[in-house]
Amino acid sequence: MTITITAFDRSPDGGKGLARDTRVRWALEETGQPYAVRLVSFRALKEPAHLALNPFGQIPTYEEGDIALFETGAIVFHIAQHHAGLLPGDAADRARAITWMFAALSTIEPPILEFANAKLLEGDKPWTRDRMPLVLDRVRVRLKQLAARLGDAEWLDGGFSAGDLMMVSVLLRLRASGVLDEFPNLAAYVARGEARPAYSRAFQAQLAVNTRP
Ligand SMILES: N[C@@H](CCC(=O)N[C@@H](CS)C(=O)NCC(=O)O)C(=O)O
Repeated sequence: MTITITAFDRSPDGGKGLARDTRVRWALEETGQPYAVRLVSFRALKEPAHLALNPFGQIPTYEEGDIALFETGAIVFHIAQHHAGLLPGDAADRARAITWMFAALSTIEPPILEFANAKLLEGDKPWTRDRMPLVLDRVRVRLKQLAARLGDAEWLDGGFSAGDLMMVSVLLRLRASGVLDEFPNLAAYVARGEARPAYSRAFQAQLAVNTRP
């Protein structure tokens, strides 16, 4: 059954891999699943055909036979559940890997998004200068806790899992700010994720879309 995902026809990041289709591409690459991509313009995201797939008018979506999904957490979880490579077989190990997926999306990503939005969308507002240190502190609190848990380990809980895929994807958004480098073990962790051949294939695929003439 063909898997089709959606992605921006031009990502605002110009191909830095921050658009969330990259996570889904990465999961598909890790599990060896071929996929097709339907590119969508910003306007088309808000039209009925796309809203039927994602009520919030966002990418990525995932279609496979009669299944249509949105939300990267749900999509990556679906892929990981149905194909080997992203979740351990043992039930307890599996539950912990899933916990890290949720931690990435609901504990680590929100302050990082708040920081990104404060910079990109509110950078010109008069109150941003006062607010930014608070926003950054909230990011640092979480990174410090995450760095303490990771320690010298290669991955968050044993072997590489969907939890690491999601955590690395979320942390990558911080790369340009330099904040990640304040936590060398997290920076090295992210670099290990990026060094995975499956990540590289996913990154190159989205880059090709976003740098085409
Ligand atoms: N929680 C959603 C967020 C999806 C999301 O923010 N998608 C962005 C691209 S990375 C988007 O489509 N933005 C366009 C818009 O919101 O209009 C997920 O994880 O899938």
